[in-house]
Amino acid sequence: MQETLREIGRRFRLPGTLSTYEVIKNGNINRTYKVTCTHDGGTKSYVFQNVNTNVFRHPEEIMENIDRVTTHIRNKCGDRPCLHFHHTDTGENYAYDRDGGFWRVMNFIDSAAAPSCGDRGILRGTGEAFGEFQLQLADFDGSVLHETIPDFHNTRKRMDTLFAHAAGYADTRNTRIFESAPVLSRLRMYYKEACVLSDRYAAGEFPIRVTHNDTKANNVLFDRETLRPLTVVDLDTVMPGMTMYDFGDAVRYLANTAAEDEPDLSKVSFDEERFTAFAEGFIGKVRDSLTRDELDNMVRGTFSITVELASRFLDDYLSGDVYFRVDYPEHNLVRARNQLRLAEDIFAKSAGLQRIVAGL
Ligand code: GN1
Ligand code: MG
Repeated sequence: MQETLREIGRRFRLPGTLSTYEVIKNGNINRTYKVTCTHDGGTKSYVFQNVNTNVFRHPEEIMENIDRVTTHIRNKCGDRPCLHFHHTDTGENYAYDRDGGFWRVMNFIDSAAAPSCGDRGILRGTGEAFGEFQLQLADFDGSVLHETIPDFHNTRKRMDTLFAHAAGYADTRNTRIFESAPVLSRLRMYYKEACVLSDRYAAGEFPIRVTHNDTKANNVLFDRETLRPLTVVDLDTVMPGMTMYDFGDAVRYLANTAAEDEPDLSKVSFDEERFTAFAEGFIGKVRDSLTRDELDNMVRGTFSITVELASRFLDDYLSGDVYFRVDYPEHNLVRARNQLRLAEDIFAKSAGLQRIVAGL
């Protein structure tokens, strides 16, 4: 690995010599490294990322999107740090290694390690950060962006794909289909409800926003000292989308009392306090720019995207783990069960959650 990182460092004309590197374990798709170089007696760190081209089929298009988006928000960051991507000697913000691997290099922003999700201030700050991001892009023309993963949050397509795969495997010897059956039948029950928003979006009933589309809490960096949000990262999936899904994706992750891949389902539940803290931050920022219809559908968005995630994990399980990185064979099934349990809890609590949003 060291040799590849060196090669990439040279391509991006980074000054000095690579002294250390470590893996940053954040994300299920790309591989990320913190690389430190020594130069003139000092050290400087960078983030190197090896993009998963199995997931992102047109990585150059992603880098074009990122270039446009970061350029647009650069002068809106105030004194907070901004993401900055380095360029090669031929002027691209990406490079291929010898084996065809796709790389990008960005500035390393010193930040607190993903703070624990229980802290109210952090949760509110996370909401503010994603809300602010959306505001920064409110005057950005989303039609110039490439759709990096077509139908990324088209819940109906996601679920139809799952059901089609499941049907395709039904009379094969794919043993995973048997283990999946209980999850699959619950998901079928939720199908209609979960698809309402993405159908309405497809029918043009909601404003098209430029959204982040992967609003997990660990995609916000925090200042080590003040614990205030610094910046939003992971811009791979910035695309036109629904604000309710950005909101929902964030809370399905941070209001889960267990990790997304916790196998013990008795630990999985949806925490209303955490939900409230995030909602205060997010809705506080974007309230005036949203329609009533959008605000009324935040909770439904939360439910829908959680069902969508359960469907995506299960689909990947059935397909042989080709998309999400897994640590053990059942990993995707565990994730699917976890997200299904969470969706059920959100559903059960939705009247109360709805009141919380209305109160804001
Ligand atoms: C993937 O790799 P990461 O953590 O940034 C996925 C998201 C899922 C998430 C679930 C491009 O994001 O959609 O919500 O895993 N990203 C992509 O943990 O599919
Ligand atoms: Mg991501």
